[in-house]
Formats: sequence, structure tokens, C-alpha cells
Amino acid sequence: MSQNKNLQFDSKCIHSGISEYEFGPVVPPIYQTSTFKFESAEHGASLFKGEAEGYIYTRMKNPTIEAMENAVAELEGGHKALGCASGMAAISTVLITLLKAGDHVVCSKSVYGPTMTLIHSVLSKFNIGAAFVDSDITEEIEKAIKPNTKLIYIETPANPMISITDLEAAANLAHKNNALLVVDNTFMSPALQQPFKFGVDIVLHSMTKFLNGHADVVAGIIVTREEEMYLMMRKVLNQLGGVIDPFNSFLVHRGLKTLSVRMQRHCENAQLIAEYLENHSNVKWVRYPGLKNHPNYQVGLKQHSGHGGMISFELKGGFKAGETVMNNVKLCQLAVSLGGVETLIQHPASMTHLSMGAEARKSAGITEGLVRLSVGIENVKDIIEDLEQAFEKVKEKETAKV
Ligand code: LCS
Repeated sequence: MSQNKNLQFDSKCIHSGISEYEFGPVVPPIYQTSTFKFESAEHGASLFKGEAEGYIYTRMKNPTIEAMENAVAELEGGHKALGCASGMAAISTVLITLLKAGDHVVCSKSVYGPTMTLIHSVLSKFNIGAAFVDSDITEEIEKAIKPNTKLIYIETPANPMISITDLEAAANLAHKNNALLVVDNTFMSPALQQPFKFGVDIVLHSMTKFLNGHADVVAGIIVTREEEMYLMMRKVLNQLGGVIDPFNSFLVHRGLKTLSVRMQRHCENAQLIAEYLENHSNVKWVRYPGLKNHPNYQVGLKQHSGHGGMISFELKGGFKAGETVMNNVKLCQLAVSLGGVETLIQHPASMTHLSMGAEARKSAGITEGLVRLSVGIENVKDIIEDLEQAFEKVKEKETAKV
């Protein structure tokens, strides 16, 4: 790992996590095996005791998975990482490791629907309380902290409101109150935002999104900043069992090599599309970190180096108009998930954020008419042309009504 330390980020994307393997391959081989042979009974016993270095069983450790984990840890500027079967496996492992009955969590109001449901409806069964706050207003986090708050959980920019939380302020608040700050960095990726630089304790991702980048893997990762936390997480992950498999690790590691160039193009395209939407007569409002009217535009400039590929907007005709657009796009695909090379469009209130319930959505500002766009890396002219012809259909429908 250390020989990459002085490389620029885009070079690190290509070289991180790569070690020497038999026959000299330039990419890590796929060790598609569930288990590893011991040299002797004594060797097996010493591996289990932790006295010898090596591999035992893929749920515990596997060279292909380890290579990808090392790469992500290095890109995030963390210590070590743990590959998980999905983003939700990463999130549940972190929460179960760090919380116990009687504890309390402060969480952003705008988070991926199942994350909120997990904290609200599953952790509550184990007597773990939670408060959901507008974390983009630091004082709101502070107001929600109780003596038993052990963890602050934040997405920034958040799914789907694209709200931005001040990481440094949130980390200071957490530490002042003996709590830990966990950040879901899925929307930015380490190419644009490295939360450890702002004092965050644990970074996690749905690698299903930008890290893999090709919409062909479901995976997650937890990155820790020190060994003790890593060992604690590893133990629980091994017991819960939500580990990534070698083939998906290989695919993610392959995706990481183009992370920097992909993110650059996502940012360029999304900026142009956000500006196009902002100036469109059909559009009621647009949320994108690169628009100066974003309420936390200045906070964004402080903590991320590009504005990302995610945009939320609402059309003047509300849900009906949004539905017409979603049913008429041709290049943009109507699908959930995000962060891939292809542009995706979806409706949070009936899809990704349905499980939160209407009240929680309203409180988080997720209107029934909100449409979310994951801007891909196609030629931006084609994406805008596609949106424009779908907007025309809204106008045609309105004219037909008159
Ligand atoms: N964190 C964020 C910010 C997400 O957007 C998602 C999934 C997850 C965690 C969970 O990751 P997974 O288990 O799916 O790998 N977000 C999705 C979305 O917005 N549409 O479909 C999935």
C-alpha cells in the first residue's frame, strides 16, 4: 500500500490494492474459493490462533476481497476496509457493532429509505432510540443529542434531497458529546469527498453505485480510521455474515480504476443538466450541489472537490408531469439505483423512499412530485435532448387538456 502514498488520486485509483501474485498478473486473480487448505494441522491451528498470516475461509478473509478492500481504504484515506454484500449489509454491520440497548442515534432526515426504516423500525426492537433531523442545519443535530447518543449518522449529499451536512461541524459535535460520526459517502465517492479529512470516524458506501460504477454489482464497504475499530467490525461482520464475494470484489476493483475519470464526467454532465433544468419553464425547482442557490453551496465547496452526478427536481405539473417525463424518456432509463455510467431516472416517493412512509417523507421535504436523476457519462447533448423531448410531451398533454 505504502508505495502509492505519494501518487495523485487518479493514479491511486489504478494502482491501489494491487500486490504480487503467482505468475505476475497485473490485476488480482479471482480466488473463487470458499476455503483454503492448511499445510498441516499445526498450521491450521496457528492460523486460527492468529499466530500465522494466511487465509482460512472466505467469510473471514480472501485475497481478491482483501485487494479491493485495501484499494478503497487507500482511496478514502482510511486505515482498513471491510467489503460487504450490499450497502445495507455495511450499514447494518456498523449499527449493530456500535450500538447496544439503551443507546440513541441522531440521523439525517433525508437518507436512503431502507436506512431510515432500519434505524426506526428494526433498531427500535432492541431498545435503541433515534431522532431524525435536518442535519444540514448543524444546530438541529445539536438539539437532538441526548446523554445516551452514541452515534450520529449522516448522508451528504443526502438521498434524495441532495442536502449537504457540514462534516467538520458534525464531527466536532459528535466528539464533544462522546459520540461517533458515521458518514455514508455513496453520493460523492472518495474522488470528490474524503470525510476522514473532516474528522469523521467511519465512512461507508453502497459500492453498488459510483465505486463500481457499472450497474452490475450489489456491494457495500465500511472504512475505519484505526485498527481497533477495524477488528471490532471484522468480528461482527464475520458473525453476521454479510460479506462480499470474490467475483463482485473483482468487478468493483476493476470499476475503481476509472473512478476518477468517471466522476469528472458525471460532474460535468450533471452541472450542465442542472443549469438546463434551472432555466426550463416546466421546472419548479432543482437541487444540485453545483447550483449557487443550493442552501449549503458554501459548505459543499469546503468539503467536496466536485458536485457529483445526482440531481433532484420537481416539474410545475407535480407528480403527473413527472410521471409523463418518466414514461417518455428513451435514453434515460426508468430504474432505481444510481452512480452507473448510464443515466437513470426515478420517483423517490413511490420507489426508493416508499418504505419511510408519507409523514417522514413530508418532514424530509421529499415531495410527491420530486424526480431524481442519476446523471450518467453519455454525451450530455443526448441526455438533454432526451429530457427535452419528454418535457415536450408534458406540454402536449397540457395543451390537449385546454
Ligand atoms: N446508501 C445510499 C446513499 C444509497 O443510495 C443506497 C441504495 C444504500 C446506501 C444501500 O445500498 P445497497 O444495499 O442497495 O447496495 N440506494 C438506492 C437507490 O437510491 N435506489 O436503489 C438503491
